[in-house]
Amino acid sequence: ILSGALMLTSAVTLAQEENFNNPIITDKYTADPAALVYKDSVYIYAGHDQAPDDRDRYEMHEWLVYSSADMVNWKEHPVPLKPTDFEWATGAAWAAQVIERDGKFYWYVTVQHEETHHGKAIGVAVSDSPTGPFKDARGSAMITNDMTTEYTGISWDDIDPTVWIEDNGDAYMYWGNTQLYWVKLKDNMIEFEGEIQTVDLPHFTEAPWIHKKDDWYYLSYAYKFPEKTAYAMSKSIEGPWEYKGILNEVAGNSNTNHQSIIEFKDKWYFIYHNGSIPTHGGSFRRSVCIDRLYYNDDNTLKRVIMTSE
Ligand code: FUB
Repeated sequence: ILSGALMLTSAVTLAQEENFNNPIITDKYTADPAALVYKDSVYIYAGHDQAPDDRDRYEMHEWLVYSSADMVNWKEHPVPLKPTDFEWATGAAWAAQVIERDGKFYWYVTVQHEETHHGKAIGVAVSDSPTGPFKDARGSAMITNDMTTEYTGISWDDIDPTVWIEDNGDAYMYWGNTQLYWVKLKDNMIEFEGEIQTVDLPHFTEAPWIHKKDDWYYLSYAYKFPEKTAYAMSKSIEGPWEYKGILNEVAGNSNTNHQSIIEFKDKWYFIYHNGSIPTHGGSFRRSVCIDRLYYNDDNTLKRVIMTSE
């Protein structure tokens, strides 16, 4: 009983260390948060869930960007990018990530491709500022359905890009639904350096995210459906990846989850979405939340304690 009480006390202490006021945005529905640490601020790029209260399907026509210097007070900036900014895309502001290289900001996005490719595709936009304006960096999709569908036979496997840059400048993109893919990028960040490769992880659904602490790489992802968050670890960005278990449970009232993990001012954060806004919140009207992330002594991750339920 005593050890149970101690565990409960320490969980409550961890959970209450900061009050993020989850969900952090309440005047709009926000999903698929991708966080970027740049200088003294954190930027969160999110898809805007715009489905009417009575419609249960994704309606996402733009991405949003918010910034904060303290992870508690968030400022919204003007809409920085829409799927229609890519001439070859027809809609669907699905999951995305922004990364900085040499003073330029590259935004890797999931969109619906034009009719001829019948499916989701990955594009990249570029800007001189983390808040935009962003413009299509290639004039064409980076990954289209006809490049990868042979592995899965589905038209929505090219979604959810996450990009990582090594200290030596080598860049990698991971993405996928059902099948996880990766490819090395050229220094220009908009073309491939090599062949597309695959990784098999238990119950991989979507939403890969790479982060690194010390000499360990962590690959977190949405697991099963409704989605939990699971993770794997490796000593190399190219794997092999060793599955380590569940990091977070299904987040309240949303069948998807989509995390980003960052270190900011010496603390680690787990940023995700749930469907917790009362009455109409849910799987198609989601909301971004933040909780702290902690490590065990052996470098594995402690389960996230959600303060958002
Ligand atoms: O928001 C649309 C899709 O739902 C994302 O691309 C997936 O990660 C899931 O969250």
